[in-house]
Amino acid sequence: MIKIVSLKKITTKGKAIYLAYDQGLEHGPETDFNDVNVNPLYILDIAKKGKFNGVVFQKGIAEEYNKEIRKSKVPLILKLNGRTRLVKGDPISAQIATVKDAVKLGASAVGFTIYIGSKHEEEMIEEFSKIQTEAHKKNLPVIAWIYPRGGKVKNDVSREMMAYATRTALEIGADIVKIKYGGKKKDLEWAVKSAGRCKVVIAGGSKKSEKDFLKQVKEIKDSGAIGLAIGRNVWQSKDPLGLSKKIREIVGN
Ligand code: FBP
Repeated sequence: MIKIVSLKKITTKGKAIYLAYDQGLEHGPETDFNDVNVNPLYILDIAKKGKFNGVVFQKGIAEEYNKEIRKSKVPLILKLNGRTRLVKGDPISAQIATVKDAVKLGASAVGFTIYIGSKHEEEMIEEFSKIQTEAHKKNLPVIAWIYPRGGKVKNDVSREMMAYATRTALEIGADIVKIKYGGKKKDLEWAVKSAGRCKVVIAGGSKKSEKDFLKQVKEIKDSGAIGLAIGRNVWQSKDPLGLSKKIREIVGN
């Protein structure tokens, strides 16, 4: 009998919003952070008070701030791979942490990026496969960040690419897939359908006006996705808790 991993710890009524904070590695502090949100404890506080279903950290932050993370009771989603934006060409996300690290750090789920379309896709899919098997043995859900990039990918948020990303996640055994949304609700509906029983969450992207962002959240909810895994739009906001509340009201978690 195949064991189905429970998403209970990282969802509310089947819905979810996760606070992503791996941008320090992916983008660097200069582009995304200010004097306040550069501090991981500020993010943890938003995740707790904003009632997020999880906070996404890389291994280093999860280790250094482990005491506070555990005390906060916010579910930790440990990102297992990452990269900087400094290398050009087809991207690869290097494995940084293991499922064992996730268990040791008290994580409730693990996250892993795959750039489908990159010439390094094979390596990332192979690593993912090992991680997925190991994580499921430990009853840890696996969230796949699937971003079409490199190779022949022209538009990473086209109908074809969004659905290819979600379907890839289903085929390789992710429990939740995180994709980018191109802004066409019909295309997202198709991507959600293509994901089958794999749940879909959407990345936020760079900071937008609150009005535009909430309009997008509504479309995401109506498309059948279970929620969002967002960073900059929340922790770059002047009122992150007010915005989180509005997002929760739309998502229904
Ligand atoms: P945002 O909501 O801030 O866009 O974060 C979502 C996310 O997936 C992060 O987890 C990650 O650091 C970043 O986007 C990567 O985006 P990109 O590869 O496009 O720079």
